Amino acid sequence: MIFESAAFDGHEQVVFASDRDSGLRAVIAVHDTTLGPALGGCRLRAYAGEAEAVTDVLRLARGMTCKAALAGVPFGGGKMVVLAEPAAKTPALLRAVGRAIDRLGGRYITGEDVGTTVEDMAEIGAETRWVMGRPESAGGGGDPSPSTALGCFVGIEAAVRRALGRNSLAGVRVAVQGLGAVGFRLCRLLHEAGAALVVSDVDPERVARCRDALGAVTVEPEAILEQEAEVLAPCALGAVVDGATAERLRVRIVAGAANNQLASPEDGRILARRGILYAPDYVINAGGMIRLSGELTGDDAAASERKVRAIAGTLEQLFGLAEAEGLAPSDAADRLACERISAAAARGTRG
Ligand code: NAI
Ligand code: K
Repeated sequence: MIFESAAFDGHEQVVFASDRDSGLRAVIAVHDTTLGPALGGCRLRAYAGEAEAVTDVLRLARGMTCKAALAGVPFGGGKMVVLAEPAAKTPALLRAVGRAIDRLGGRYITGEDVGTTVEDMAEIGAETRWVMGRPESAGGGGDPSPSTALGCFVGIEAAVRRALGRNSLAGVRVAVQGLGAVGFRLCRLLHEAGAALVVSDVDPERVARCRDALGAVTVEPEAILEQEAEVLAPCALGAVVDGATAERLRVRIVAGAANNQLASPEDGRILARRGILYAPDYVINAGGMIRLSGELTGDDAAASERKVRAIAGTLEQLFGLAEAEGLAPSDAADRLACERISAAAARGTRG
């Protein structure tokens, strides 16, 4: 395998793990531990091969470093990928995942991700204590979605203050794409704050629930990105903002929970040029990670809620930096994350 050297830049440690009996094949990337142990979920997917898996894990681990740095939690970034068909996810395989993690001695801490569940975290947790997000019944923090939704809500409030100069969401029109664990809860918070909702989901039952419970206007999935609204909150898929939609969106703000909302960094710059304020996804959707990492730092519910609400202040700081430096907020986020890590590293070498 040959990788671009750039892919490795900054990665402290990348480990291949295998287990003959269970058939485990996995890669763990520890990107940066300047701020603390590397936090990041365990993704299970039928990758085309090792090269694809390594590329994915390096990219995702790097993203986690930025996410943790801007969430203000004492953790760095890492990630694990397991090369397996979903059907091959047996208890034995998960136990082997746990042992592989345990061998890193706490430098990497795992959690749920695409292809894994909170129940899987309990299984992994039988072999290592370096796991977060186990079910409440197993002593974990349970479902992170309510915290993710709260973070998005306070993030939307911050963006509305910044872009529209309004201190209330009363009457603000918000288009929400995706009414799942995060999207529906976000809709409830928005509704309670007086926002006018226009929503879509590919699941008609979820759409009906939002209409009946919250009085939301409903539109077909294809139509949600065409809505004229103050805010678009993507809470379903990634790459919602691409070369085509970035030029067409009829909103003032894009702020929602979905991961990787920008198809490319350039799309963030297009939004900025069009005067659309973008709340960087990994900043506004960090609530769940903040809540789960509280399991490790011993935060109670009130402490973790305070930290989730602080997402608003971080976004304000980012919006200010973006304006002062003439950057898109997505670029400002990456810069601020690097600055926080460099500052901590400088303190470390002095102290
Ligand atoms: P979910 O799976 O519970 O909800 C996603 C919803 O989107 C489902 O109702 C699905 O039917 C709908 N959907 C799928 N395709 C759609 C389309 N084309 N148009 C409209 N709706 C569509 O997932 P969850 O947990 O609510 O997460 C939503 C997003 O937020 C995901 O991108 C996830 O990666 C991200 N996220 C979630 C966190 C959490 O705490 N759950 C934390 C950070 C990010
Ligand atoms: K999952």
